[in-house]
This record gives sequence, C-alpha cells and structure tokens, in this order.
Amino acid sequence: MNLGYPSVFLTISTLCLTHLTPVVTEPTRSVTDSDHALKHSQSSQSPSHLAEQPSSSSRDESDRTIQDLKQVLDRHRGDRVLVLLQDFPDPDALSCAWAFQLIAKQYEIRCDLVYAGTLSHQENIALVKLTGLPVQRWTPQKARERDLSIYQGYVLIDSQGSTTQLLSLVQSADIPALIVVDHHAIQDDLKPEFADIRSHTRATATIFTQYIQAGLIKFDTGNREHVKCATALIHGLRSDTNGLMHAQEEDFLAAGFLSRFHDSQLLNAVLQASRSKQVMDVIERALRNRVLENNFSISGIGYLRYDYRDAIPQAADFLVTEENVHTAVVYGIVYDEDEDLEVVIGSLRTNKITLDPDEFIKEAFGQDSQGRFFGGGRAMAGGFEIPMGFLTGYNENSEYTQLKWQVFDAQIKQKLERLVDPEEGEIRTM
Ligand SMILES: [Mn+2]
Repeated sequence: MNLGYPSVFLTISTLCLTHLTPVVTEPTRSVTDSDHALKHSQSSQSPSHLAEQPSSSSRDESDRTIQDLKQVLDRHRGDRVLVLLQDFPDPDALSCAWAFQLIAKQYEIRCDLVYAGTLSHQENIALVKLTGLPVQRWTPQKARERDLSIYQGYVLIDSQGSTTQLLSLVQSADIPALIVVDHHAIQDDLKPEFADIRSHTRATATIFTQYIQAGLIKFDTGNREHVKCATALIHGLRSDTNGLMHAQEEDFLAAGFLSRFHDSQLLNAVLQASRSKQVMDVIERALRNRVLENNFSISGIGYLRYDYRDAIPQAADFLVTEENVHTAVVYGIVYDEDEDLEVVIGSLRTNKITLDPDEFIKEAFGQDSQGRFFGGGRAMAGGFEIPMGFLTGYNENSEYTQLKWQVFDAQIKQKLERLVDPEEGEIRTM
C-alpha cells in the first residue's frame, strides 16, 4: 500500500530485499538551483531556438493561457486554497507561490503557502526572512491535525506534487486540484482545472513574470510587497538558471521586466547569505571522498542530518567546478532521528550540454516496483531519492551503520558506473 507518498520504492535486488514499508520520500527539490523533481528531457538548446521570435500562434496560445487562468480564478472567487510547495522549497517555488498569492488576492482568493520539510539552504532562509515571504511550515503531523475542510482547492507551483509529502494528505481530504504551474516533465496523474506546464522553460519564475507582464497583476514600484516579490522572482530566476548562465531569451526578458521593480540591495543581501559550518563540512567530505573518472566526479558523503540535506546539492555545485570535470554526483544517507527517517539523497550537476540530467538519472537508477523513477532533473541539474526500505532505521552500533553505508555507497557507484563508461568516453542515456 502506498501510504500516500506517491513516489519511490527501492528493490535492492542484489540483496534480495523488497521493502515493506513505504518510507517518507519524494524526489524532493531543494536549494537554490533545485535539482530533484521529475523533470523532463531538456535537450541541448539550439541556437536557432534561442533566436526564435514568439510566433503569432504562440502569442495566441499564451493569450489563451492567461484567459483560462483568469476564468479559473474568477470561478473560485472568495475561496481559500492551499499552495503546496516542495518539501525543500527553492527560490523559484517560493517566489512564484508568493506571486500567485498576490494575483489570487485580486480575486479575493486566500492562499496559504505551505511546505512540509525544511528551509535549509542559507539563501532560502535569507530570502524568506529578508522579504517576509509569507510561507508556513506544516510538518505532516501538523497537517494531519489541521481542519483541511476549510480549503476549496489546492495549487501546485514549480512542482507537480511528487516532491511534497502534503499532496497525499490533501488528496485524501478530497480537496480538488485547481491549478498547476510548473516547468518539470509532465506527470499525468493530476487533473487540475488549469495547468500550464512548460518543460522547456528554465524557471517557473519566468512563467509567472510573463503572467505579470500580461496583466494578471499590475506591479507598482511604490508597493513594498510588489518590490519584494519582484526581487524574489529575480532570485528564483537566477537560481534556476545558474545565475542566468543557462538562461534563455525569455528568462532574460523576464529578468529585464522584473528589474523595473526589484530592490538590488535586497537581492544582494539574499545572495550574501553565508554557508553554515555544517554545509562547509559536507563540502569538505565531498571533496575528500570524490572519485574522478572520465570527467565525472562522484562522491558519497556518508550520513547527513535531514536539516542539512541541502548541503548535498551545494557540494555538487562545488565539485563540478573542478578542472576537467563536467559532471558531479554527490549523495548521502539523510536521516532524521525524530521521524525515524532514512533515505539516500543525491544531486547531479553538469556543464555538459549534451548530458540530460533527467535521462541520466532515470537511466542510472531506474524505476521502483510501481514504475516510478527515483529521480529526475532539469537542464544542468538533477536529483534522486532512494528509500532504504527494510534497512531504514537508526542503529547505535557504529559498525552496522558503517556497513549499511558501504552497501548503499557501492550500489550507487555501481549504478553510476554503467553510464560513466570509460571505454566509450560517452555518456549513454536512454
Ligand atoms: Mn523551478
């Protein structure tokens, strides 16, 4: 039985274990440049595509999208809705959820922005604190105690639900899906009233900026909330495009529009957030444990507290900066003693334009017994999350703990080895 975590189960075939209890997991998104999340094949960007002007048909289409969205908002005038964010919300998700809240407010729709995990990346904490971003943490227990019947619908932004533990709760409370706006690979299981899913767009912040430009809300430089939201959107856009390095024309255009409203000092303050000691320690471990092969840097960092799980993608960000490395994969066992949670979490970063992180991760780790992938990616970044099944659980015996890590470490390396093929010098994806 799937206890509502519509995600992933591991069968460790080599150990002949099938796991019995669904573990709390999701391919969660994280960080600044959120990796995880099931995201689609974003193949290399062709120069011709970059040069493309919006055709009149695409303009018609975007007009229609805006009209559809307006109609849905109008139909739900006066409702109260839940905006579900990933368990580890990233700037793209946070800023867009906020923009959505401001848009919805004009239709007297009240939005509660919620996430179940942790804000663990220093920049995300700074973003929320410095902008006063109205987001709330609802742990799954807390969510279970809530009266969800006050909500007439839920909204997913920058995800399609596979990265939030709250989705199953909301679904079991029979709250209908209203709106999904995302840039990850389409997952067909939700049937919202309105969906705008653009798997070739680099950031959801770009989509929301286009909504704002199309007049869904009129931003005003005299309105402090608008200024802060525009600043948050720029940060979201930056972080999903690796500081605009992977931005496409539409992202630059969106950033240009937002620059009329944003507060550069505030943005600077968010970006200046310094790394915690724990993150530095994880980066150090990743550096020490890395194995270099065929331009890949692969590193298992051992155990990591749940609260610091965002250190993994940050370590991957760092490892990929090494000379002659085009792709870095960092993973570890993330645990939470209070919740009795243990899960393998990993991040991939690549500079190689022909390497599709989504395909790479899906190919490397395959699917669970329910046909769900253990992870995926977007352009330049990917992530995975593998439940530990029967082996889950804290054990005081350090030798046992060590042994458990070694098994997972070896298994993951073995899966990756198949793709990091030294003979061909090429990455094989699907
Ligand atoms: Mn995003």
